[in-house]
Amino acid sequence: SRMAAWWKESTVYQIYPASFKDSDGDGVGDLKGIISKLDYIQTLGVDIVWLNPIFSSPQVDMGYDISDYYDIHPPYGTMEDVNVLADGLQKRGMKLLMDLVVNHTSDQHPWFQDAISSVSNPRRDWYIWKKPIIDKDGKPQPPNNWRSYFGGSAWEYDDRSGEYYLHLFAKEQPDLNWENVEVRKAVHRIIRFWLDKGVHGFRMDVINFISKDQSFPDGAIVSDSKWQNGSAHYACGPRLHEYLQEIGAILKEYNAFSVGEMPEVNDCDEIIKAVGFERGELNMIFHFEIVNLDHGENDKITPKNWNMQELKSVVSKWQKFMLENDGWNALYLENHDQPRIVSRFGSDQPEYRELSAKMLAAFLGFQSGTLFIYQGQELGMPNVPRHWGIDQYRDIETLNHWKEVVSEGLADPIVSLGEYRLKSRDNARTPMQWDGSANAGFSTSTPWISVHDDYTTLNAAAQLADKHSVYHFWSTILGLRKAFPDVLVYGSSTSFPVSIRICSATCECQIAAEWRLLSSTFARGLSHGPPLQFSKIKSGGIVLSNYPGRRSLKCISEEPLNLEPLET
Ligand code: TEU
Repeated sequence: SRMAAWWKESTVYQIYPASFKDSDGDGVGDLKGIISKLDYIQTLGVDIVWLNPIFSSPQVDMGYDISDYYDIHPPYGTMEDVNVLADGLQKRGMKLLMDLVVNHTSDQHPWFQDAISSVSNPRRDWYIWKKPIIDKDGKPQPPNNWRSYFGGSAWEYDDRSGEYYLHLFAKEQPDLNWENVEVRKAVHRIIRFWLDKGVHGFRMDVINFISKDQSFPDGAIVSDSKWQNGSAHYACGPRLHEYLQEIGAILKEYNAFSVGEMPEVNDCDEIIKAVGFERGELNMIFHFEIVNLDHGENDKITPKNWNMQELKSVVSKWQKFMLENDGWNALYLENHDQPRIVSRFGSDQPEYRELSAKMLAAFLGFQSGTLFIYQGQELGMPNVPRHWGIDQYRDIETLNHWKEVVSEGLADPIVSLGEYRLKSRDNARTPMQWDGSANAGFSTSTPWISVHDDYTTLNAAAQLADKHSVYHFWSTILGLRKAFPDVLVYGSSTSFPVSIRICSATCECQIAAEWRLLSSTFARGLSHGPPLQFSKIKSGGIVLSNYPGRRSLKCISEEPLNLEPLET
């Protein structure tokens, strides 16, 4: 009964431009490199390409600090390259998605340069300025206790004016003041410019942070740190939906695609206001409830144990809610901020890596929603190697943590390096592994961030040549979603008229025994599993096979696991 829409049936392939393909030998990926790989992307079977920010930027946060929304970061190429890319995609029947980063700009953006130049500048009010609290020693202190996501206070003192400005991320990423209508108009102009140019929509960076509680209250004190999470006062704030409706009206004119990134809020009743079919706001959002399962209490980097039951209930919750409330899910497990899933939710040991990657592909690809695949995920790329030292990391979040905590003697460097190996954003940012040649075929010179050691065996060329590879498994899943949208894209757990034979030769999926638990949640049909059973084989793994004679997917959830030996 759900309304069909092109964007519901699409799969998005996310490209991290710096790490995808370098065409000119400077060690940094670029647009011409992406253009040279369009056939590869098309062969996988995706419909939309999302580029992480390619705009002019000092690159304090890999382009999430934009200094000109109307120009391209020179190492990535030119506006002409964007045109060629858009044409190349269109020729292949694919669409282009841009990253819209408008909660904040770079401190080098002319808007901020104007704003900081004097309190009377007309653009002063485009950012968020507050007078200090003067402490008992007469020293200025930040107006509240909000913590920046990259460490320390979220407020930076400006000596000249004696005021603080807000930056939820780095101090080089000042937050825009969306209360000011001129700011909103400027954002609308950016959106129109890119849609007029022919892009088909946007992924919107931390879009639920744009409306702040104007009394700027302290965040609740939950640790002994001076700085606390203030998100209760800026995540899904008072005017968010008004702002999103303004944007939604423009998107509608162009029939454009939108996915909002929404950290900190897992309340479906709140989220549905942004993604409800009739709301005129966004098509879908990225929530963080899965990818935060292993985050420590007040700090993402510290480890936390989680169990399969939690994962299962989170997935079921979103699947069920969006189905029943005419919303829509964005399905993702990896992106440029998250570790690789084989290392995180599977095993990256040589004997299990491929099996884990296929298992997780099925787990994600058989849910209802729009599917997002992050570059390298289709190869089952793992986290960075165990031997990486701190000088191999590039990410501001990791390096700030090292500076603040490890350099200050507050944490054991060995322990912290172990934690980065599990959670650092750089795990997802190593170069794409194209082939077994030098630098993995990514670049003819030394890449900006080290290539993973495993590229000689784990690479796209090898997987294209092997019909049992992770790449081909993914492409099988995407093919099934295209062939059976009623079940695999729109399907609910209630009942299905068809039974799919999935496990022909193309997708024997052996799952390591240690992953039987995850498999079983899947086999029981989290909510939308296709007709599969898991059978034990001699190696101690299990194999996905078709579920003979069942006509209703719901039955799976009531069937016990069948662990009979499988005939091959
Ligand atoms: O990320 C927002 C976010 O909340 C986090 O996932 C963030 O990456 C970090 O891990 C917090 O611990 C978005 C972008 O995806 C990210 O790359 C940017 O750094 C950030 O916004 C600021 O623009």
